[in-house]
Amino acid sequence: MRVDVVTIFPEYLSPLDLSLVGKARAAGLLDLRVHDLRSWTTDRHRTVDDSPLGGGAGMVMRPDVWGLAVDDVLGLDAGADHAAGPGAGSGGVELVVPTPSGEVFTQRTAERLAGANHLVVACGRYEGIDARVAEHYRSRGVRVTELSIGDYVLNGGEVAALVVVEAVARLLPGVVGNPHSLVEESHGATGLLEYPVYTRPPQWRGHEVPEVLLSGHHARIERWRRDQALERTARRRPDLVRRLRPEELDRADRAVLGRLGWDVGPDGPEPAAPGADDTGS
Ligand code: JB8
Repeated sequence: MRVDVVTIFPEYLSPLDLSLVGKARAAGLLDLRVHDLRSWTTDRHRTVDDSPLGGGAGMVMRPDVWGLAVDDVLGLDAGADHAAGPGAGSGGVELVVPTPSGEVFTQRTAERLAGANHLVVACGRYEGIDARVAEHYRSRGVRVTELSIGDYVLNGGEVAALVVVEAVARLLPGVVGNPHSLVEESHGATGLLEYPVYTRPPQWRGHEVPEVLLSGHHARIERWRRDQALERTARRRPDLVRRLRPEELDRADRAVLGRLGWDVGPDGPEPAAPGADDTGS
């Protein structure tokens, strides 16, 4: 996969030289290039921003500079009127624009982006990028995704770009050594958070490892882990419990959820009516 990140702070992306993503680049699985937006400026002061039309605080990134940059990394001729080709997921090109006003980035988004041949990540600063940039590339057949990595505000798109590139890169074939570790983890196909994990020693500072994990009884371990995943998810992420599919919940799952105040109806889990549980007074 080819990834181009465009930013006014290329050094902000230096963690992508390290660890798993760095190894994927070295192994030729990921062709990742980071570019300085100012290299597409044409004025003496290398200006990338201007004041907001209609007034207001802060500055807005200029569409002309972004247009030259994105045309260049996409290999488009300036002003050409042909379409740019199919969207990502069909092995196409995808323009990702981090912004707090975007759709929420999830593991599903990462899975879709991992099917693209070419990602371009446009990192804004200030009050963001002139809205016509996204509009223009959409009108040219580029799949444009404005993404938020969560409900908080950063100073620019660079940290979000790190998040997106790492989440996507680890899904590329060959990047994660043991592909089984992609299966059981949180936000995978089970729709549950990951169960707690332990290693040696079996006693540490007076804290014991749950006995079942030392029993060697594979079926009991599997059931315990499933119970723990359900319990964690119910306590920490009730929004995820509501999205569980009833046909994927067995009797034991329903019993665990029942203890935690959830009924499983034909449309899936819903909070039990007050007093309907057996854990009350
Ligand atoms: C200017 O919070 B964020 C985010 C904040 C930003 C820009 C991009 C992303 C651009 N501020 O994810």
